[in-house]
Amino acid sequence: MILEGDKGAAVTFAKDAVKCGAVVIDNGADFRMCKDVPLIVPEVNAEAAKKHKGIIANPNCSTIQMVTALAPLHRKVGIKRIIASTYQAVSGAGRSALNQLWEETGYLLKHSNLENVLENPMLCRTTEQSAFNYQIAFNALAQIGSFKEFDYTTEEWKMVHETHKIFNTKKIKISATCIRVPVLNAHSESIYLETLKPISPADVKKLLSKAKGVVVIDEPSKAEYPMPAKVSGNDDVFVGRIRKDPFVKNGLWMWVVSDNLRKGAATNAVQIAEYLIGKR
Ligand code: L14
Repeated sequence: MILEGDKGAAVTFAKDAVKCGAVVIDNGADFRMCKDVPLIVPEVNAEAAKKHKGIIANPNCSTIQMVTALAPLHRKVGIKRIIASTYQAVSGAGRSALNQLWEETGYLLKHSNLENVLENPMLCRTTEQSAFNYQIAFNALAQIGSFKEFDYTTEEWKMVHETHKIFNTKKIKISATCIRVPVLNAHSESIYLETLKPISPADVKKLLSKAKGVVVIDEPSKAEYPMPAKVSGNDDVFVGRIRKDPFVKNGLWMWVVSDNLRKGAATNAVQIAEYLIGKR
C-alpha cells in the first residue's frame, strides 16, 4: 500500500485495522482533533479513552509533558492562563535531523575554530535534503512546523488546541513559543501560569511530588533542577524552578523537562494501551 503524502501511516492503515477488530493508538497528528477520537494522557484524562470508536490519538510531545505537569494544579486550583516557551530537542524531528546536528557540529569543530565561529557562526550550508532549513549546531530556531494563523507555528497551535481538548475546556488562555535548540533528546519548557485560586510554591511542590508520572527536582540551594541531558532515557515528567511571580497575583513559573520520544510519544502510547487492558 502507498502512504498518502506527508500524512502519517494511520491515515492509510488505521481504518482497515479497526475493521479487523484492532484498537489503533496513533502517534501522529492526523486524528488528534477529530471529534470521535479521544486524545489521551493517562495521568490526565484516562477515562476519556473508553469512548473510542477504534482510534485513540497520542498528543504532541510538547503538549503531553505540559499537561502532565499542570493537571494536578488544574484539578486543585484551576488554571486561568498559560504562557509556554519550549526548548525542543532535535530528536523530535527524526533521525535525519539528529544526523544534521551531529554532522554540522563535527564539521565546525574540524574546519573552524572558536574565534572564527564567534565572528561567522553560520558556516554550515543546508540543502533541500536537510532536516532544518538553517544550521542547527550552536543555534536556536524559532520555528517548529509551518507558520499559520496570527503567525504562530503549527507546533504552537497544537499546544493550544490539544491542551483544550485534553482538559476539556476552551476557557484556559494559552499562548506558546516553540523553539528548536541543539539538544539531542528531551524537550524543556518554561511555563508561566495564572491559577484561579491562590497556591503557594511550597504547596505546588507538595502536590506535584505526589502526582503520578511527575518527579520534582527543585533544590535551588544545591543548584538542582531538571535538565534534558539528564532526563533523556526516563519515562517521567520532571519539574523544577517552581516559584511565584512577585508582581502578579496567582502567577507561577515552572521548568518542565521530559524525554520527548518516551513520555512525549512511545511511553504515553504504551500507557494508553495498558489502561485499556486494565493494567494501569
Ligand atoms: O505533532 O518536530 O507529533 O519536534 C512531533 C515532533 C510535531 C513536530 C507531532 C518536532 C510532531 C515535533
